[in-house]
Amino acid sequence: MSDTPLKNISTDHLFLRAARGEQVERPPVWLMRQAGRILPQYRALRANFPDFKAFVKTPEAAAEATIQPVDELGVDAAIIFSDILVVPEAMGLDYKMVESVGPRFPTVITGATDVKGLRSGQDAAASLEYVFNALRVTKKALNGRVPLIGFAGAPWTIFAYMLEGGGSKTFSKARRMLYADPALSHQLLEKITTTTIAYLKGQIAAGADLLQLFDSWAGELPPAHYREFAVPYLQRICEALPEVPKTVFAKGAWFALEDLGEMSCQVVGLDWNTPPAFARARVGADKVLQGNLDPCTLYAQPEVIREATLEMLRQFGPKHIANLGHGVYPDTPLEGVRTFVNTVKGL
Ligand code: 1CP
Repeated sequence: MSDTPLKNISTDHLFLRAARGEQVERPPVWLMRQAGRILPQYRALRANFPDFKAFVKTPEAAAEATIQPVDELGVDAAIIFSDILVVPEAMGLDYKMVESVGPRFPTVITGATDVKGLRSGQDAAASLEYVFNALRVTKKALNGRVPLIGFAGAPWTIFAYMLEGGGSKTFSKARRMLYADPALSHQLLEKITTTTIAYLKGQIAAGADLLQLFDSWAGELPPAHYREFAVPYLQRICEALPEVPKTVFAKGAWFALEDLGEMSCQVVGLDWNTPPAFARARVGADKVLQGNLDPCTLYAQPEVIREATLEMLRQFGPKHIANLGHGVYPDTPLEGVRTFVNTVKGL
Protein backbone atom coordinates (compact mmCIF):
# COMPACT_ATOMS: atom_id res chain seq x y z
CA MET A 1 0.00 0.00 0.00
CA SER A 2 1.37 3.41 -0.89
CA ASP A 3 0.53 6.73 0.74
CA THR A 4 -0.65 8.29 -2.49
CA PRO A 5 -4.42 7.68 -2.33
CA LEU A 6 -4.51 9.06 1.22
CA LYS A 7 -2.66 12.20 0.13
CA ASN A 8 -5.07 12.75 -2.75
CA ILE A 9 -8.09 12.67 -0.47
CA SER A 10 -6.60 15.48 1.60
CA THR A 11 -5.47 17.57 -1.36
CA ASP A 12 -9.04 17.73 -2.64
CA HIS A 13 -10.51 18.52 0.73
CA LEU A 14 -12.62 21.67 1.06
CA PHE A 15 -10.20 23.21 3.57
CA LEU A 16 -7.16 22.83 1.31
CA ARG A 17 -9.00 23.98 -1.80
CA ALA A 18 -10.11 27.07 0.12
CA ALA A 19 -6.60 27.65 1.48
CA ARG A 20 -5.24 27.60 -2.07
CA GLY A 21 -7.72 30.32 -3.00
CA GLU A 22 -9.95 28.10 -5.15
CA GLN A 23 -13.67 28.78 -5.41
CA VAL A 24 -15.44 26.58 -2.87
CA GLU A 25 -19.01 25.58 -2.02
CA ARG A 26 -18.85 27.12 1.48
CA PRO A 27 -16.13 28.51 3.75
CA PRO A 28 -14.43 25.77 5.77
CA VAL A 29 -14.45 26.21 9.54
CA TRP A 30 -12.14 25.31 12.44
CA LEU A 31 -11.18 27.02 15.70
CA MET A 32 -7.80 28.01 17.00
CA ARG A 33 -7.24 26.06 20.27
CA GLN A 34 -10.04 23.64 19.39
CA ALA A 35 -7.97 20.74 20.78
CA GLY A 36 -8.16 21.48 24.47
CA ARG A 37 -10.10 22.31 27.52
CA ILE A 38 -13.45 23.14 25.90
CA LEU A 39 -13.98 19.39 25.44
CA PRO A 40 -14.86 17.12 28.40
CA GLN A 41 -13.13 14.24 26.62
CA TYR A 42 -9.93 16.33 26.47
CA ARG A 43 -10.07 16.96 30.22
CA ALA A 44 -10.56 13.21 30.80
CA LEU A 45 -7.58 12.35 28.61
CA ARG A 46 -5.45 15.05 30.22
CA ALA A 47 -6.13 13.59 33.68
CA ASN A 48 -4.00 10.55 32.75
CA PHE A 49 -0.86 12.67 32.68
CA PRO A 50 1.09 14.35 35.47
CA ASP A 51 1.52 17.48 33.36
CA PHE A 52 0.96 19.10 29.98
CA LYS A 53 4.44 18.27 28.71
CA ALA A 54 4.09 14.55 29.40
CA PHE A 55 0.80 14.68 27.48
CA VAL A 56 2.29 16.51 24.49
CA LYS A 57 5.21 14.07 24.38
CA THR A 58 2.95 11.00 24.12
CA PRO A 59 2.11 10.71 20.40
CA GLU A 60 -0.98 8.48 20.82
CA ALA A 61 -2.51 10.86 23.38
CA ALA A 62 -1.63 13.94 21.31
CA ALA A 63 -3.26 12.27 18.30
CA GLU A 64 -6.40 11.55 20.30
CA ALA A 65 -6.64 15.18 21.51
CA THR A 66 -6.12 16.34 17.92
CA ILE A 67 -8.99 14.23 16.59
CA GLN A 68 -11.47 14.86 19.42
CA PRO A 69 -12.79 18.17 18.01
CA VAL A 70 -13.20 16.61 14.56
CA ASP A 71 -15.40 13.87 16.07
CA GLU A 72 -17.26 16.13 18.48
CA LEU A 73 -17.73 19.32 16.49
CA GLY A 74 -17.36 18.33 12.84
CA VAL A 75 -14.71 20.97 12.11
CA ASP A 76 -13.09 20.91 8.66
CA ALA A 77 -9.48 20.62 9.86
CA ALA A 78 -7.48 19.13 12.72
CA ILE A 79 -4.57 20.99 14.35
CA ILE A 80 -1.83 18.92 15.91
CA PHE A 81 -1.93 18.95 19.69
CA SER A 82 1.34 20.54 20.81
CA ASP A 83 2.51 24.00 21.82
CA ILE A 84 4.60 26.77 20.31
CA LEU A 85 6.95 26.55 23.31
CA VAL A 86 8.40 23.21 22.27
CA VAL A 87 10.76 25.21 20.03
CA PRO A 88 12.54 27.20 22.76
CA GLU A 89 12.74 23.97 24.72
CA ALA A 90 14.39 22.21 21.76
CA MET A 91 16.86 25.11 21.55
CA GLY A 92 17.86 24.58 25.17
CA LEU A 93 15.44 26.70 27.23
CA ASP A 94 13.38 24.38 29.35
CA TYR A 95 9.87 25.49 30.40
CA LYS A 96 7.28 24.36 32.91
CA MET A 97 3.56 24.50 32.26
CA VAL A 98 2.16 25.75 35.54
CA GLU A 99 -1.42 24.59 36.12
CA SER A 100 -3.96 27.45 35.68
CA VAL A 101 -1.11 29.95 35.21
CA GLY A 102 0.61 29.12 31.92
CA PRO A 103 4.15 28.52 30.74
CA ARG A 104 7.16 29.61 32.78
CA PHE A 105 10.83 29.51 31.76
CA PRO A 106 13.08 29.27 34.83
CA THR A 107 16.01 30.51 32.73
CA VAL A 108 15.69 33.35 30.22
CA ILE A 109 17.93 34.96 27.63
CA THR A 110 19.80 37.95 29.05
CA GLY A 111 22.78 38.45 26.76
CA ALA A 112 25.18 37.26 24.07
CA THR A 113 26.49 34.25 26.01
CA ASP A 114 22.97 32.89 26.42
CA VAL A 115 22.22 33.30 22.71
CA LYS A 116 25.49 31.64 21.76
CA GLY A 117 24.68 28.66 23.98
CA LEU A 118 21.40 27.85 22.22
CA ARG A 119 21.09 24.97 19.79
CA SER A 120 19.54 25.85 16.43
CA GLY A 121 18.50 24.52 13.03
CA GLN A 122 18.37 20.79 12.47
CA ASP A 123 20.44 20.22 15.59
CA ALA A 124 17.60 21.64 17.71
CA ALA A 125 14.70 20.32 15.59
CA ALA A 126 16.03 16.75 15.91
CA SER A 127 14.75 16.66 19.49
CA LEU A 128 11.19 17.33 18.29
CA GLU A 129 10.76 13.85 16.89
CA TYR A 130 7.86 13.33 19.33
CA VAL A 131 5.84 15.99 17.47
CA PHE A 132 6.63 14.30 14.14
CA ASN A 133 5.51 11.00 15.64
CA ALA A 134 2.28 12.59 16.86
CA LEU A 135 1.65 13.92 13.34
CA ARG A 136 2.27 10.46 11.84
CA VAL A 137 -0.07 8.73 14.28
CA THR A 138 -2.75 11.41 13.78
CA LYS A 139 -2.49 11.37 10.01
CA LYS A 140 -2.95 7.63 9.95
CA ALA A 141 -5.90 7.74 12.35
CA LEU A 142 -7.58 10.57 10.40
CA ASN A 143 -7.32 8.46 7.26
CA GLY A 144 -8.02 11.46 5.02
CA ARG A 145 -11.16 12.65 6.87
CA VAL A 146 -9.88 16.18 7.26
CA PRO A 147 -6.51 17.85 6.61
CA LEU A 148 -3.99 18.13 9.42
CA ILE A 149 -2.59 21.55 10.33
CA GLY A 150 0.97 21.78 11.64
CA PHE A 151 2.16 24.93 13.39
CA ALA A 152 4.91 26.89 15.05
CA GLY A 153 5.23 30.20 16.83
CA ALA A 154 6.52 33.08 14.73
CA PRO A 155 10.12 34.10 15.55
CA TRP A 156 9.14 37.36 17.29
CA THR A 157 6.61 35.60 19.54
CA ILE A 158 9.14 32.88 20.47
CA PHE A 159 11.77 35.59 21.06
CA ALA A 160 9.30 37.31 23.41
CA TYR A 161 8.84 34.14 25.52
CA MET A 162 12.60 33.53 25.61
CA LEU A 163 13.25 37.03 26.97
CA GLU A 164 10.22 37.38 29.25
CA GLY A 165 10.14 33.86 30.68
CA GLY A 166 6.36 33.66 30.22
CA GLY A 167 3.41 35.79 29.23
CA SER A 168 3.68 39.52 30.00
CA LYS A 169 1.53 42.63 30.26
CA THR A 170 4.05 44.89 28.54
CA PHE A 171 6.67 42.64 26.89
CA SER A 172 9.11 45.35 27.91
CA LYS A 173 12.08 42.99 28.37
CA ALA A 174 11.67 41.63 24.84
CA ARG A 175 10.95 45.04 23.32
CA ARG A 176 13.83 46.64 25.23
CA MET A 177 16.26 44.13 23.70
CA LEU A 178 15.25 45.26 20.19
CA TYR A 179 16.35 48.83 21.06
CA ALA A 180 19.29 48.00 23.33
CA ASP A 181 20.97 45.41 21.15
CA PRO A 182 19.47 45.08 17.67
CA ALA A 183 22.42 42.99 16.44
CA LEU A 184 22.02 40.43 19.20
CA SER A 185 18.24 40.47 18.66
CA HIS A 186 18.80 39.56 15.02
CA GLN A 187 21.20 36.78 16.02
CA LEU A 188 18.57 35.25 18.28
CA LEU A 189 15.78 35.69 15.70
CA GLU A 190 18.07 34.03 13.15
CA LYS A 191 18.56 31.01 15.40
CA ILE A 192 14.83 30.73 16.06
CA THR A 193 14.15 31.01 12.32
CA THR A 194 16.54 28.23 11.25
CA THR A 195 15.13 26.01 13.98
CA THR A 196 11.55 26.75 12.95
CA ILE A 197 12.30 25.98 9.29
CA ALA A 198 13.88 22.63 10.18
CA TYR A 199 10.99 21.89 12.54
CA LEU A 200 8.30 22.72 9.98
CA LYS A 201 10.06 20.72 7.26
CA GLY A 202 9.89 17.80 9.67
CA GLN A 203 6.17 18.44 10.17
CA ILE A 204 5.56 18.38 6.41
CA ALA A 205 7.52 15.14 6.09
CA ALA A 206 5.39 13.69 8.91
CA GLY A 207 2.13 14.57 7.16
CA ALA A 208 1.13 18.20 7.91
CA ASP A 209 -1.11 19.42 5.06
CA LEU A 210 -0.95 23.13 5.93
CA LEU A 211 1.19 25.14 8.32
CA GLN A 212 0.13 28.03 10.53
CA LEU A 213 2.54 30.51 12.09
CA PHE A 214 1.21 32.04 15.30
CA ASP A 215 2.54 35.55 15.88
CA SER A 216 0.48 36.04 19.01
CA TRP A 217 2.40 39.09 20.23
CA ALA A 218 2.73 40.88 16.87
CA GLY A 219 0.55 43.73 18.11
CA GLU A 220 3.06 44.59 20.85
CA LEU A 221 5.57 46.00 18.35
CA PRO A 222 5.59 49.42 16.72
CA PRO A 223 5.21 49.13 12.93
CA ALA A 224 8.87 49.90 12.15
CA HIS A 225 10.06 47.19 14.52
CA TYR A 226 7.55 44.69 13.18
CA ARG A 227 8.94 45.39 9.71
CA GLU A 228 12.54 44.99 10.86
CA PHE A 229 12.34 42.18 13.42
CA ALA A 230 9.32 40.11 12.40
CA VAL A 231 8.38 40.37 8.71
CA PRO A 232 11.73 39.24 7.16
CA TYR A 233 11.88 36.13 9.36
CA LEU A 234 8.26 35.19 8.65
CA GLN A 235 8.99 35.63 4.96
CA ARG A 236 12.08 33.41 5.14
CA ILE A 237 10.07 30.66 6.81
CA CYS A 238 7.27 30.90 4.23
CA GLU A 239 9.73 30.82 1.33
CA ALA A 240 11.53 27.80 2.74
CA LEU A 241 8.35 25.69 2.76
CA PRO A 242 6.85 25.75 -0.74
CA GLU A 243 5.32 22.27 -0.44
CA VAL A 244 2.17 23.21 1.51
CA PRO A 245 -0.13 26.23 1.95
CA LYS A 246 0.79 28.50 4.84
CA THR A 247 -1.23 30.74 7.16
CA VAL A 248 0.29 33.68 9.00
CA PHE A 249 -1.76 34.80 12.02
CA ALA A 250 -0.22 38.02 13.34
CA LYS A 251 -2.48 39.09 16.18
CA GLY A 252 -2.90 42.83 16.46
CA ALA A 253 -0.75 43.57 13.39
CA TRP A 254 -3.36 45.56 11.46
CA PHE A 255 -0.54 47.99 10.60
CA ALA A 256 1.40 45.23 8.81
CA LEU A 257 -1.39 43.99 6.53
CA GLU A 258 0.31 45.36 3.40
CA ASP A 259 3.47 43.40 4.30
CA LEU A 260 1.41 40.30 4.98
CA GLY A 261 -0.24 40.78 1.58
CA GLU A 262 3.18 40.44 -0.04
CA MET A 263 4.29 37.48 2.01
CA SER A 264 4.73 34.01 0.48
CA CYS A 265 1.74 32.63 2.34
CA GLN A 266 -1.70 31.82 0.99
CA VAL A 267 -3.76 32.66 4.09
CA VAL A 268 -3.68 35.65 6.43
CA GLY A 269 -5.34 35.18 9.83
CA LEU A 270 -7.20 38.14 11.35
CA ASP A 271 -8.01 38.97 14.96
CA TRP A 272 -11.45 40.31 15.87
CA ASN A 273 -10.35 43.95 15.91
CA THR A 274 -9.68 43.94 12.18
CA PRO A 275 -12.69 44.55 9.92
CA PRO A 276 -12.62 42.15 6.94
CA ALA A 277 -12.98 44.97 4.38
CA PHE A 278 -10.11 46.89 6.01
CA ALA A 279 -7.91 43.79 5.70
CA ARG A 280 -8.99 42.98 2.15
CA ALA A 281 -8.16 46.51 1.00
CA ARG A 282 -4.62 46.10 2.36
CA VAL A 283 -3.67 42.49 1.62
CA GLY A 284 -5.06 42.58 -1.92
CA ALA A 285 -7.37 40.24 -3.81
CA ASP A 286 -5.23 37.10 -3.86
CA LYS A 287 -4.91 36.17 -0.21
CA VAL A 288 -7.42 34.01 1.61
CA LEU A 289 -8.49 35.60 4.89
CA GLN A 290 -9.06 33.54 8.05
CA GLY A 291 -11.03 34.59 11.10
CA ASN A 292 -12.28 36.46 12.99
CA LEU A 293 -15.30 36.25 15.27
CA ASP A 294 -14.71 37.59 18.78
CA PRO A 295 -14.27 34.41 20.89
CA CYS A 296 -16.59 35.94 23.51
CA THR A 297 -19.47 35.80 21.03
CA LEU A 298 -19.67 32.09 21.83
CA TYR A 299 -20.93 32.85 25.35
CA ALA A 300 -24.06 34.46 23.84
CA GLN A 301 -27.49 32.95 23.18
CA PRO A 302 -27.64 30.71 20.08
CA GLU A 303 -29.59 33.28 17.98
CA VAL A 304 -26.97 35.92 18.76
CA ILE A 305 -24.11 33.58 17.81
CA ARG A 306 -25.89 32.57 14.62
CA GLU A 307 -26.55 36.18 13.56
CA ALA A 308 -22.98 37.31 14.38
CA THR A 309 -21.54 34.37 12.43
CA LEU A 310 -23.74 35.03 9.39
CA GLU A 311 -22.78 38.71 9.52
CA MET A 312 -19.10 37.73 9.64
CA LEU A 313 -19.57 35.45 6.61
CA ARG A 314 -21.28 38.30 4.72
CA GLN A 315 -18.48 40.71 5.56
CA PHE A 316 -15.74 38.36 4.36
CA GLY A 317 -17.40 37.08 1.20
CA PRO A 318 -15.32 34.62 -0.87
CA LYS A 319 -11.71 33.55 -0.11
CA HIS A 320 -12.50 33.01 3.53
CA ILE A 321 -11.77 30.34 6.13
CA ALA A 322 -14.10 30.78 9.11
CA ASN A 323 -12.46 30.85 12.54
CA LEU A 324 -12.39 32.96 15.68
CA GLY A 325 -10.19 36.04 16.02
CA HIS A 326 -8.02 34.19 18.58
CA GLY A 327 -8.09 30.87 20.40
CA VAL A 328 -11.34 29.64 21.91
CA TYR A 329 -11.41 30.32 25.67
CA PRO A 330 -11.30 27.20 27.88
CA ASP A 331 -14.63 27.89 29.65
CA THR A 332 -16.62 28.47 26.44
CA PRO A 333 -19.87 26.46 26.45
CA LEU A 334 -19.63 23.62 23.95
CA GLU A 335 -23.10 24.48 22.64
CA GLY A 336 -21.85 27.93 21.64
CA VAL A 337 -18.96 26.38 19.72
CA ARG A 338 -21.35 23.96 18.06
CA THR A 339 -23.69 26.78 17.01
CA PHE A 340 -20.78 28.64 15.42
CA VAL A 341 -19.52 25.60 13.48
CA ASN A 342 -22.98 24.51 12.35
CA THR A 343 -23.92 28.01 11.21
CA VAL A 344 -20.89 28.17 8.93
CA LYS A 345 -21.70 24.69 7.62
CA GLY A 346 -25.27 25.77 6.89
CA LEU A 347 -26.72 23.21 9.32
O1 1CP B 1 -2.91 21.69 30.42
C1 1CP B 1 -3.44 22.42 29.58
O2 1CP B 1 -4.54 22.12 29.11
C2 1CP B 1 -2.69 23.66 29.20
C3 1CP B 1 -3.38 24.57 28.27
C4 1CP B 1 -2.71 24.60 26.90
C5 1CP B 1 -3.12 23.93 25.74
C6 1CP B 1 -4.32 23.03 25.58
C7 1CP B 1 -1.54 25.30 26.57
C8 1CP B 1 -0.75 26.12 27.50
N1 1CP B 1 -1.22 25.05 25.26
C9 1CP B 1 -2.16 24.23 24.70
C10 1CP B 1 -2.18 23.68 23.33
C11 1CP B 1 -1.88 24.58 22.20
N2 1CP B 1 -1.12 25.72 22.22
C12 1CP B 1 -2.28 24.34 20.87
C13 1CP B 1 -3.00 23.08 20.48
C14 1CP B 1 -3.73 22.92 19.27
C15 1CP B 1 -5.02 23.74 19.16
O3 1CP B 1 -4.98 24.90 18.74
O4 1CP B 1 -6.07 23.18 19.43
C16 1CP B 1 -1.80 25.43 20.09
C17 1CP B 1 -1.99 25.73 18.62
C18 1CP B 1 -1.07 26.29 20.96
C19 1CP B 1 -0.37 27.49 20.52
C20 1CP B 1 0.09 28.49 21.50
N3 1CP B 1 0.64 28.26 22.74
C21 1CP B 1 0.11 29.89 21.29
C22 1CP B 1 -0.31 30.54 20.00
C23 1CP B 1 -1.78 30.73 19.92
C24 1CP B 1 -2.35 31.78 20.85
O5 1CP B 1 -3.19 31.38 21.68
O6 1CP B 1 -1.99 32.95 20.74
C25 1CP B 1 0.62 30.50 22.43
C26 1CP B 1 0.83 31.98 22.68
C27 1CP B 1 0.97 29.46 23.36
C28 1CP B 1 1.59 29.60 24.68
C29 1CP B 1 0.74 29.02 25.75
N4 1CP B 1 0.59 27.67 25.97
C30 1CP B 1 -0.31 27.46 26.98
C31 1CP B 1 -0.76 28.74 27.43
C32 1CP B 1 -1.73 28.96 28.55
C33 1CP B 1 -0.13 29.71 26.61
C34 1CP B 1 -0.31 31.22 26.67
C35 1CP B 1 0.50 31.79 27.76
C36 1CP B 1 0.52 33.30 27.77
O7 1CP B 1 -0.42 33.90 28.32
O8 1CP B 1 1.47 33.88 27.26
